[in-house]
Amino acid sequence: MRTLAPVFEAIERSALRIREAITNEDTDYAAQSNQSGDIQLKLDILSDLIIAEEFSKVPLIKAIASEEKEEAEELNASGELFIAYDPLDGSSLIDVNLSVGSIFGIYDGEWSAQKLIAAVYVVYGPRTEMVTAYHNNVRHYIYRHGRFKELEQIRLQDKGKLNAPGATQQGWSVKHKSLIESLFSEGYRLRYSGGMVPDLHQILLKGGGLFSYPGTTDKPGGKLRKLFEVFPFAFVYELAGGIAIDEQGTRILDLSCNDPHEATSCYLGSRYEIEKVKRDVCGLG
Ligand code: FDP
Ligand code: ZN
Repeated sequence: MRTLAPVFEAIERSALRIREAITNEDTDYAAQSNQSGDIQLKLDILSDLIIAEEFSKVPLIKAIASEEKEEAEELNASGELFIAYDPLDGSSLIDVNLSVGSIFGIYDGEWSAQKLIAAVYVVYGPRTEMVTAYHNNVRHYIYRHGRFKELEQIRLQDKGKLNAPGATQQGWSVKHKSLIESLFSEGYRLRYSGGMVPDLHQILLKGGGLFSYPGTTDKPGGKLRKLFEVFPFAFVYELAGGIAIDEQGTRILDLSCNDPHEATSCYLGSRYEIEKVKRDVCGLG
């Protein structure tokens, strides 16, 4: 079986360099925006460069696609893996010192959800943590005393207590609004920082709940990007025992992707909450 160890090691090296940059660099804006129209911070660009440099040392990697770059880029003609990454997700939260993260989707020879073989994310918070989803295991690591130390594996319960609803309520559909209200009336707690990495990480570690980012009036197809953000987290959630669907009720990992920057609506969570989404939002079951 092929080992992804050199890829995971490159991600660890990148994570430590990005953590260093977050600590030491300022939060100035760069004079440009990325493909999705987000204004880039100098730190977004620096994090992107760090990851591209570390991945260029791994011959197994054929191509990379970054949220911060318009087009995918070939690294090694003889490589096999395609890696899509969001170098610094939630970077607009850095100036208020909230947690941010890096997200990686590792695809086998094609930019397609059906070819996703592993996903990794790193959380830069008060502590630096990494989660890898590969070979049926969701492994959780914490950076401590100079190395990533493995903790217990992550497993979602069937029903959680947290509700993380993205986007502004003004843009929500009536069905989505009533879903969110119904969860609150069942006693769910609001836990939403505005960074998908810490928000999804919190739900995973606290046993379950729902993270949602629906299609809205201004972004009917959703905001979060398939290749760099939603597919990798859908992979993590499924391996942890959860479910990930879009607002039509289609399994996220069955969706197609025709452009590296394509977005989708998404609902990720434990079983109970996603069954509710299927009934209340998608009109299924
Ligand atoms: P950001 O724009 O700060 O990069 O990547 C998109 C993202 O953050 C996610 O991390 C986050 O979940 C979402 O946008 C937050 O968007 P809203 O403020 O619209 O809820
Ligand atoms: Zn992002």
